[in-house]
Amino acid sequence: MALNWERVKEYTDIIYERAEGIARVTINRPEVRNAFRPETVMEMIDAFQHIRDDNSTGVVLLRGQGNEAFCSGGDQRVRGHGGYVGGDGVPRLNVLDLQRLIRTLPKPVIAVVAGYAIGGGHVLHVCCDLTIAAENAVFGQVGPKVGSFDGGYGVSLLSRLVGQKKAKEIWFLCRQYNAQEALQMGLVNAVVPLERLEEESIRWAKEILEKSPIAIRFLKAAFNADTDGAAGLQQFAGDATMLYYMTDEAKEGARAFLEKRPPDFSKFPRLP
Ligand code: S0N
Repeated sequence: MALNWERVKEYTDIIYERAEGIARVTINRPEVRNAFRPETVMEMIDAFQHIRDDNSTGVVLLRGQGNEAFCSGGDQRVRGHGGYVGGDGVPRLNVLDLQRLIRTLPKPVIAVVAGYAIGGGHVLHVCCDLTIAAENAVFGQVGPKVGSFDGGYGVSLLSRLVGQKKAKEIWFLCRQYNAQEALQMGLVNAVVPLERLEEESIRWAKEILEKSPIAIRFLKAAFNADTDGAAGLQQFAGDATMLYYMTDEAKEGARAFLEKRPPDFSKFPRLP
């Protein structure tokens, strides 16, 4: 099931394409196992913001270039004093912004993992809504081994997925887990042969695309509200407001204001 992918925008570190309602974002730095530098993350943020506003896209596939890695986390070669240093000389931890954007995107994001999902790359797949893994996928955190840690989604979401004991094991021991082990612990949704990875992720995306976009949007926000506290509730409430704006009842309020008259909400039902 190969799609005719159309390039949406040109970038240096990533590839952003779309076809048949599916957007595909590829981290394109295979020479460093798709590690991200600040510019990589800026480009991904730009692409995801475009995807959010693009009415033609309903599902996103996030993957790494090649079969060796999904993403190996922050680019250790540019790690400086207080963050990863980009061309402008500023140290940043901007992958946190990307994590939030993936969470708040009102469309499902599927991590398509071939090879390593390690460190900050592992946290990225954890932040995605679903993960399809190839049989060669390898998962793990390396922070305590290489002098970093992600105590945000890297801990809270991971614990939700695999439980606290397992999440602590993953962080404290920095072991690597194969695709079957990841499936067993609820870290991924499916494991397929490498050659079927693309086809299977498109199949999952298409199945989602057949469903009601607003139902999917609310469900994603509801899952986030459960874990993201006030920020998650804000997202969910924003979606509810969006829906309310589509009602005659809300429109009556705005119309009355513009027509300088009291609003008449009497005809709108107070449902049980
Ligand atoms: C991924 C691993 C296991 C792959 O091993 P393999 O297949 O044996 O390949 P290698 O020979 O090791 O690697 C091939 C080439 O790629 C380079 N490379 C690999 N990973 C990186 C990387 N992360 N940065 C830079 N270069 C990388 C290798 O050096 C090699 O290059 P050559 O051929 O030139 O020698 C293995 O490679 C591995 O373990 N990689 C390192 C993983 C790592 O340390 N990742 C960073 C972990 N830290 C984070 O991700 C930061 C977390 C984070 O982002 C964050 C968290 C919270 C708050 C903020 C932040 C933030 O920093 O923004």
